[in-house]
Amino acid sequence: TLVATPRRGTLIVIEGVDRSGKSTQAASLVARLNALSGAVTAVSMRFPDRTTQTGKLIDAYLTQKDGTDGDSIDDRTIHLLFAANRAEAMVQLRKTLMTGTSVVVDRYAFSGVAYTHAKGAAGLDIEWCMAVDAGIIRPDVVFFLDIPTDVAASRGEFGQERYERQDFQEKVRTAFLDIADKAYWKILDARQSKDALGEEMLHLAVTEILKTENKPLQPLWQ
Ligand code: FDM
Ligand code: MG
Repeated sequence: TLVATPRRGTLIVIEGVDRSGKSTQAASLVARLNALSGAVTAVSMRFPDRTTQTGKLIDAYLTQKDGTDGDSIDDRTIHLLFAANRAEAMVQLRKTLMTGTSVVVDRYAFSGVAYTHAKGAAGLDIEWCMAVDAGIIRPDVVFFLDIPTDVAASRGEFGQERYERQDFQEKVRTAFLDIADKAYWKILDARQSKDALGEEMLHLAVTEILKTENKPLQPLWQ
């Protein structure tokens, strides 16, 4: 007898500069998807995952807000740690997707490239930044919550963590838009109300979930 293979879940990534609303929208999208009548289940995930061994090193780096890099981790090394923090999550992510659960991820390799490249230092060209994440699971869709960095800055005080300065965020936004792949990125206006944006994302996510059926997982940037 034939056993129906459950269709796989959809990998949805939310990206954007700090204060663009990613975490709020990620939580809201998971709740909205699970509330739909029908067979959709969704869980959330976030990078960096600060709970693992690599995550603890990353957390210590990020919470040094002075940004002087004095006794801190070297730029290429921290980039590799962020990539390692994703790589170590792939077995679990694949398993979750293959059992039919969709995963909404708050930041992914695109943040990795954008934040490192925005430092503008030698040896941090886009190609090098992308290379270390090549081969991880490619998202089915990326929602880029686009917002002018002055609007983002006005939403809350920057300065709690490394990178939270408007001039740097502007470079991050530019880097994101440079690597945006039209094939699977949706650039959304993050200035709209929480609810309007949430509705738009739900609609796009459902469309994507329906399209994902029978599509194999693909490697990113390969
Ligand atoms: N960040 C995040 C990176 O620099 N590289 C990465 O690969 C990722 C996933 O870490 F400033 C930066 C972006 C942000 C910081 O993110 C922590 P959250 O979402 O604020 O926790
Ligand atoms: Mg932050």
